[in-house]
Amino acid sequence: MGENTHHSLRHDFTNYKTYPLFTQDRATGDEQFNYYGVHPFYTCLESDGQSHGILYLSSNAMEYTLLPEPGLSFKTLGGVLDMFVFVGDSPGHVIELYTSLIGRPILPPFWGLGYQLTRWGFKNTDDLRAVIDRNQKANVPLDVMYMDIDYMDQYHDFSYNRQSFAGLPQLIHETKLNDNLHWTLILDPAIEAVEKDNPVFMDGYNRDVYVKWDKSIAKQDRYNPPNVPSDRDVLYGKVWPRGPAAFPDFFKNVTHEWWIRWVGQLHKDLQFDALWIDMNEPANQNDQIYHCPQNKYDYPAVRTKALYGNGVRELGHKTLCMTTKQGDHNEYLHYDVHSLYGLTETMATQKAIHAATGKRGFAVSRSTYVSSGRYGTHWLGDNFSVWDNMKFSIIGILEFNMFGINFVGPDICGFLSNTTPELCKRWHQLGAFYPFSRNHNCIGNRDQDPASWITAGHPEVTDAMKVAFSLRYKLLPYFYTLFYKGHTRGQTVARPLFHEFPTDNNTHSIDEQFMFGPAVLVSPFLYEGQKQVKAYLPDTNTVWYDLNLNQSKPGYVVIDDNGMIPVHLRGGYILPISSEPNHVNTRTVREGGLNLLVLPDQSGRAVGDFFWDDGDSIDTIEKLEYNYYTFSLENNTLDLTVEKLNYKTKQLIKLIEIVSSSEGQTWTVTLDGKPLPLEVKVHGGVAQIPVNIDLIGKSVGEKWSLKWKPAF
Ligand code: MIG
Repeated sequence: MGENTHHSLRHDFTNYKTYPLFTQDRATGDEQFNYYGVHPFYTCLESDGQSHGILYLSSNAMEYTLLPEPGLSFKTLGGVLDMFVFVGDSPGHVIELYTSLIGRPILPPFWGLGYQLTRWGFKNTDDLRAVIDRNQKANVPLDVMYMDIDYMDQYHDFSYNRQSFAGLPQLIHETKLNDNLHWTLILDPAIEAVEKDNPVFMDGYNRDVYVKWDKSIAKQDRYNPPNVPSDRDVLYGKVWPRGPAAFPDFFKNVTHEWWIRWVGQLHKDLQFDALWIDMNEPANQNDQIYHCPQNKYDYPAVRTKALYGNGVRELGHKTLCMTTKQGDHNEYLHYDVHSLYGLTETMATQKAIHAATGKRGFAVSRSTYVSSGRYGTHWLGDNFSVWDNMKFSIIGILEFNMFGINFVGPDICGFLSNTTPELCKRWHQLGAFYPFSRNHNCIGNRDQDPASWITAGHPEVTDAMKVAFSLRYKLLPYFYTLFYKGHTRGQTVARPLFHEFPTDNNTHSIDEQFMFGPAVLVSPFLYEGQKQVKAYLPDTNTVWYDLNLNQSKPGYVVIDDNGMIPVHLRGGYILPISSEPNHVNTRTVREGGLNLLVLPDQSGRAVGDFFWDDGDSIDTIEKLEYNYYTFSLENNTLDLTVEKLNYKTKQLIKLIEIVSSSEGQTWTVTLDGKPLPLEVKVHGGVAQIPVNIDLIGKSVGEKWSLKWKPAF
């Protein structure tokens, strides 16, 4: 269930803990509060490894209590309640069933899987340019830059500060062209109600896009400030702009049209690729100045944790009053649809990005609801630069994968408070395995971008980041294929160990390790001063390989810090990986060749697959503009079968790397029956076979077949 901060992935049923579900702007970390999103869905692992899940689909304020029976008590403050039961063969199957109902997650653009960098508090274009430069000079791989609210003029959406950020359009243009950077700009919902200065507001006002007071609320009870247009019953609040601001109602078609228009306008100046939508719980600082009028919606008789847990008595605390109206015909009470604000904004924003850029892009939203993953994605919101928040982020990414939002991650190094070199180093090592990998920092805090640590006297942070991310970039073809299977089949990308090994009881409470797909096991350093990780390698029958391709026995292992995050690869899988040793960004992955890393299981078998498209166009899967291959290994024969072939761009498999325990053996190899003119030797646990297979060289249904045997 979420969005809540959970301190353990496996729920604790012993303490009658109650968690509210009602979207709210609140920094994460503490348990039993309501946060940015609402996902009233839980899964249960049964004793035989089968699993079920239940969705309590209601958008009203809710709460759940964990009972020692064990049991779950669930309350909602009203509205519609639909209940869905998903009966699965395994925990992963339950998620496939769940997303078959709510919609599968988006396929991110390939560049979105690269390293993303942002902070709040850039003063001007030079300041921003200096950060990009120093990271590029330090050979930090960099794909995506963000602009937080600093770029705006008076915190007006769709504007930019033409003094301090005069050079921003040029910088974006140049870095896109020369460095293959991609850009993400922030937008907030609140639109300042200044009639002369803000054409966006007036256009919205004329089209009637804003959330309104219900007509039954007397004018004197509406907390609207003086001197704002009031003939349309608009509610005004206070967010980033100096004066009162109105909130677009994304339930309305006209609002989508208006949003698409202005997003398109913004794109003419600042050629962004993606948008970051913040404050969409929606956040409003009404609390100090205003209180909602007395009524049963703002002050409901049933005291849920969503109100009283936070020590306040209004459901509309820090958001809109519950009696406001939304919808094309004012048919919805905010009380009933409050938690859908972020979802509806994400829907509009996805359309607007597609219209403005003509490309896939993505909308990364702070607030989410059931099915948000179909339209956009999520970062975990404001966290603190403290060690336990890094651990909670693992639980957060695993839970959001189960909620159908797989392209997810927290602010690497932490957002609030100053990070430390050691924390930021460990967080980057872990962050190399977040599906959505972004370093973000709050205004006023010390710099924490990778290159900043060189001048701060801690080049070891920069170095560790580069080592960890060079592995991420190497693995990106495998990662991207997982996102394809997320989008088409509802498989998770980051997943708990028990999803892969449900009948191994030791996996059930593990939340300090996780799997990236079925084949990569990540066991990060999570504690200050930690020199060793105690990790669990599941299932007595599984073959595990460390990054040096040495076999590790299943069970508990102790891993010393060798400069790399502990990662194990699982026997039985074939991973498509980049063949290039170094990466500037995702372009060097796309332009370089591939290797296949073949990791046999106990019986010498393995399977794998590879999805490939142009990485950037809209709906390539729906339009069948992609390639898909399956790989299988059995009896020293590796088959590469073409399943789909519609993206006809040359793509080379350079090397096939077969992990083998026959150290020193020499092999003779044939490809499609023809002997390769070379002898292959197992060296350092791996046989490297140069093949140079062009993956568009055969047709659908055909295969390449590689066979080897010891030479005498
Ligand atoms: O009131 O845009 O969670 O990532 O840097 C704070 C400024 C508003 C909250 C977001 C954070 C962002 C910040 N925003």
